[in-house]
Parts: sequence; structure tokens; C-alpha cells
Amino acid sequence: MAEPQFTHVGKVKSVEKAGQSVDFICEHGRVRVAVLSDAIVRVRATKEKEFGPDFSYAVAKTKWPKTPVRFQADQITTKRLRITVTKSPLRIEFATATGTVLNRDVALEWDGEKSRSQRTLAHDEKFFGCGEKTSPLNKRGSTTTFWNTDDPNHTYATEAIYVSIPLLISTRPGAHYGIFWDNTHRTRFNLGQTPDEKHYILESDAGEIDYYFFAGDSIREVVRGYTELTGRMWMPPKWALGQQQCRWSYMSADELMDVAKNYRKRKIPCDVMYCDIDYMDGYRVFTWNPKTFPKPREMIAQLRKMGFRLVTIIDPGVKNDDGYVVCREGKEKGMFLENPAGGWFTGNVWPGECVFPDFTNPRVRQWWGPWQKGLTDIGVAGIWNDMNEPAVWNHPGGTMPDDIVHDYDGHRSTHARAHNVYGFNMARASHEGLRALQPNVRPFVITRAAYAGIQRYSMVWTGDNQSLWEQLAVSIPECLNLSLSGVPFCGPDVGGFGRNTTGELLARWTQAGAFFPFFRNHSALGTRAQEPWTFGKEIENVCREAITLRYRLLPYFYNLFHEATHNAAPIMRPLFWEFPDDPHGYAVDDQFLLGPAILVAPVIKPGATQRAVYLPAGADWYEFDTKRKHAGGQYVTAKAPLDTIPLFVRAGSILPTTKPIQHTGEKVSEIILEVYPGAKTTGYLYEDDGASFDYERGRYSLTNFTLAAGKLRVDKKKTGYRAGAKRFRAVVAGRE
Ligand code: MIG
Repeated sequence: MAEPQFTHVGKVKSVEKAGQSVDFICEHGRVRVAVLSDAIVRVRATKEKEFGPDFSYAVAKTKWPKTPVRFQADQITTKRLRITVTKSPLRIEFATATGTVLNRDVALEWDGEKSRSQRTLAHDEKFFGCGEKTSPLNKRGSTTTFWNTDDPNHTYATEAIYVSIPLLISTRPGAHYGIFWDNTHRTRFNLGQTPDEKHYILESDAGEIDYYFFAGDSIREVVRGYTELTGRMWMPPKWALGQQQCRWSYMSADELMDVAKNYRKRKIPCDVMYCDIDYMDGYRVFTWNPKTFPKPREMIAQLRKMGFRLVTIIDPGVKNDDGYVVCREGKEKGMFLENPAGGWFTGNVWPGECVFPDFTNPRVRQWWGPWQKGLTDIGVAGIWNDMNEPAVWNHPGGTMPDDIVHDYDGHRSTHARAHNVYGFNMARASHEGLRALQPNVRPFVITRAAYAGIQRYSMVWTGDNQSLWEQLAVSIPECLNLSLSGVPFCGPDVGGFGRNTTGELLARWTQAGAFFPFFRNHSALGTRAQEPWTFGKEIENVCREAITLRYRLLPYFYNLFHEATHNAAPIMRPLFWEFPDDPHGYAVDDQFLLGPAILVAPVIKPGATQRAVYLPAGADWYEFDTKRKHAGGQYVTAKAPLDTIPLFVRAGSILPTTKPIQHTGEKVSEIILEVYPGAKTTGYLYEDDGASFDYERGRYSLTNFTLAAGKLRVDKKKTGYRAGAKRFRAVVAGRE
């Protein structure tokens, strides 16, 4: 392979100012710096004379109010940022208004179709974000590739996985920024594996350079800026916070009902059952197998009576069978992708030879959505989009060839550009279709593949993992970074998908999973059963206890979902989100915070009966079980026999909880306030109907709690939701 020959954009020849932006016309292209807000700046660069059409799937906010900007000879200044442009050659430096340099681009350059930016790397700079990645929490020193890939055997070294979110979050003491590199072509980040370790590189196979720079006083503010640009999640239906049970596959209605009945009989709380691919007739999407699932409507009704919802899987591949209505109609209407030389593009997946909808075409999305009516009409509550990288088995690379042409919302592009947004647009079609079918019902869509901005349409589960301790461990940094990358509603297959799990691993994974935003037990075809009771009494009891605890904490969880929709705060948080001044927290990726108050330290080693837990500095911490208090800023040894998950509560917290319930449909009229006294002791409760969008129209309640001089104060801040809890009972450090 020839060494890359990058051409730098070169010297600035002239400058054109227009409104909130400045164009620099250079020797080898044009660079535009556009100010969106005090702290958010967009940089575009093209090697051509003019920019191409302005279009992005990720970006939700395209109109920004005018913000005061001062343009001087070589400086663009806002209230928060000072951007200095050196002209020979062009280089852009981002500094705070008070002069702290955040980052400088060393080069904006091209090699043929490839585009890249080399940037300065400070010696104490740490990197987070990058979406779903299976490497350690801090991405410094790693290289990673954004190209949606089905890789069930991933490790720490895996470059490309299911989801692509090219967002980099940088932090060092006193300097925080983010860069969202909005390019859907195959993209690579080299985060410091450079000869001098003083540079990092962001590069894409093709396309203009188009990045957003977010300055912030904290990582929180960077994440807030990124989600202001790309959007935030909606409130999910409340049942989606419950325990969920899946398997590839429950082969018949009888088998599925048997599992559901076991949950109730054994008093293990659960809200959701799944139908994986075998519910369909020959894997044809939007059908049911008439022999094994003869009466789905009745089955779903029976499940609903028991307090369960049903979610069904829908893959993108449509069986190439002209006797099958989805295929026939799709062909008649031109909904499927074609080969460059003509004829339908076909590829093999579960149904055998398939054709594939072009989800990047709005006409196709509108056609696809209503097919879900057959499912929602009989009571299906959510849609699970799998295989949408897309996975296509009989083509090189396990996906579509690069030259298949997609509509790309009217900007016709090859698969090389559309690949990373194929799954995004499938999930979008599912979401928009569900909303059109049931306008005031919160859609539940779960997707495997995604691109930046997916949070507007779907939650993300982390795809195929393995029943291995190391995969339990990696699910923590994986979901923490996904959470920082705008996707707070996420989680792994609990118990592990591939391989046979063990009782101990299932118990430990269920204990950990109970504190992840998304909590679903799932396992692969051919692996042993891993429902909570399949390893005997001891494991069943441990799982029941962990799942029951999650249900007791649901009011607190629901608060966190509200926060995520509101200000993009992750539900599961790295320690540094809450304690940015504690330098030790940045390296901790075997623990996490659930919201501001609960520190979760899962056991992730076989045979362990205790583990070291780092208590962040800046707070005191109560052991959840014993209510013993410890000072922060130290490691403690937590006892962790199999039935114990090390949990600590931050002093000064009031956690809203309930009595144990079996599913989220159970009426709760009393909120039990667990009070953990501190210097200032506060908490709150968010309530709405858990199902509709009425909360958008003010139908929600907010109640604040304060403990002062031994007395609890209850303050109704908002009362838009009338059917909320009527009684509050306080338990202070374990005492009534
Ligand atoms: O080729 O539908 O990640 O959760 O059980 C495997 C069968 C296809 C992959 C998903 C997994 C699901 C499985 N699917």
C-alpha cells in the first residue's frame, strides 16, 4: 500500500464573512467557521471551491438564535470562546475566553477522497465518549473505527462494533471540550497512538470535513451541548424500565407462556417477554408461524392480564419471495435497494435470500412503518430491530457492497456513506411508524446498530456478547461511554448471549444488570437455559433479590429517565460526572454511579467474596445494607458473598422507593423515602402517567424533599399529574 500523501488546506488567500460565519478561501480548499452559540462552533472544510449540500442525519437542531460574536483580523470571539485562525498555513485554535487553550488543529487535509484532521494532544488529556466501544473507559492511546459491524467475539482490542457515534469528549484539569466528527463514511480515531504522542487524528474515508466543537466548564456541559445539537431521548414507557426476559428463541407460545408463568409463580418481578426470530413464518417479517404461535392476539392478551408486555423482533431483510406480500408490494413500489448494474440487490440472512428496504429513503420509511400495524393491532408493545448494521452474510465484510446506491434522503450516495446510518434509519422508520399508529403512546424501539442522534428514535442494547466474566466487566465502560454519547438508555444481554453461562455468572450479572438503564436477560440459540431459576434455588434467590431491589428503586430510576430527557444527564454515570475534582475517579471503570446518589460496585470476578470499592472524594457514603458510614476519597473492602452486591449511597440523598412489586402495572400509592443524612439532605420525585406524551403538555408532578433539623419537608413544585403517590413515609438511615 502506498504511503498516504495528504495535502494540507494550505495558506489563506482571502476571507469572506457572512452572518455568524467566516469562510477562509485557501490554496487547497475552503474552510468555514460558523458560530452556533457561545460555546458551540461548527467547522466545515472542503477541497472543492464550494461546499456540498448541507445535510446530516445526526443533527436535530439546525436553527440557532443569533449569538454575539466579535470578528477581528485573526480572532473570532464569543462570550465563552476565543478562536484564533493562523493563516499561513490555516490553523484553528480553540481557547476559552480567558485564554486557556483547549485544542488546536495541526492540519485539515486530504488524500484523494480521504479527509482528516490532526490535532494537538495535551500530556494530561483524557478521552471519553466514542459511543459503544468495548475498550477501557478512557480512550486515550487507543485507535478505533466507526463502521457498524456485527462482531459477537469482540474484545478490548476490537475496532468496529455495532454502533458508530464519532463523538470525542476531552478533559483535563480546567479544560473540557467535545468534537463531534459528523461523517458517516468509515471513520477512524487515532487517539494518541502517534509517534510523538502529542497528536491525535480524526479521519474518514471520504466526505467533507464537518465537525462541531463544544467548549464547556465541565463534561456535563459538553454532553449537554452535544445533545442540544443531536437531540435527546423521549420518556420511554414505564414498563421498559422493568426486568425483561428474552431468548433466541422461545420456540412456541406454550414455551413463552411457561416462562412468563414461572416468573409470576416464583415471584420474580418482570415486565417484558420477547419473541425472537422463530415466532415468524419462515423468518418473514410481519408474519407469525401458524403452527407454533397460532393465536398471538390471545397470547398477548393473556400476557397483559399477567402484567407482561410483548416485544417482537423485526429484521431488515425481507425474504425474496414474490408470493409474500411485503416482498411483492415492496418490489412493485420500488422500496428495495438495487445493484448498480440493475436488478434487486439480494443477500442472505435468516429467511434465506433477501431484499433490503432502503431506509435512507423517506418514502421507504413511510411505507415500512405501517406494516407494524399488524403487530400493534394485536397488542405488541415494542419493536426490536436487529441485524441492521446491516449484517448480510454472503458478501465480503458481512455487509452490503460499498457501491450499492442509497437515496440518503435525496442526496444519492453509495453504501460506503449510507452504511453507518442504515440501522439509524430503520429504527427511525420503526419509531415514526409507531407514533403514527398510536400518536399518544410512547414507542419502545430497541436497536442494535445506530449512528449519532439515535436517542431521538430508539434505545440501544449492546448486541451479542459472550457469557464470560470479561464481557460482564466490559459492559460497564461500554455503557458508560454510550451514556456520555447521548444514549442514556442502554444495556447488555444479562447473563451473556453466546456460550453457556454459569449460575455464579448469571447471579453476578443479574446483580449488576439490575442497575443498568436497560435490564434484559438474553441468550443464544443452542446455549443452556438461563432464566433466573434454571440453576437451582440459591441462584434463583440471588436473582430474585436483585430484581426485586430494582423494582423497589423504580421511582428513583424514573427520576433519572426524566433527567436524561430533560438535560441529557446519563442514567448510569462515571464517577467523574458527579465528582470531577477527584482525579482518581477518571480511571475507575469497574464501578459506576446510578444517578447522583447510588454507587454500584458489581462483582465481576468468579469466586470473589469481597471487592475493593473506591468511594469518591467529596462526599460521605453509607453502605446500603448496613447503613454504616464511610468517608469518601478512599478504597474500602466491601463484603460480597454471592447474595450481596456492594452498594453505597451518598450522604445527603433521599431516595424515593416503593414496596416490592411484581411488575410496573401494580398500583403504588405510598412512596418510601430512604433518607441518608448529610450536610444538606435532599431528593425529589418525578411522576407522570408512564405511558403517554401528556408529560410534554405539563401533565407531570415534581415533589421536592428536604430533611432539616430531623424533620422531612415535602414541597410540591408541580402538580400536573393528579394520580401520583398520596403518601410518603420516611426511613432515616434504616430507621422508621
Ligand atoms: O444472527 O435473532 O444480536 O440478540 O437473538 C443472529 C437471533 C441474529 C442477533 C441478535 C441476537 C438475536 C439473534 N440475532
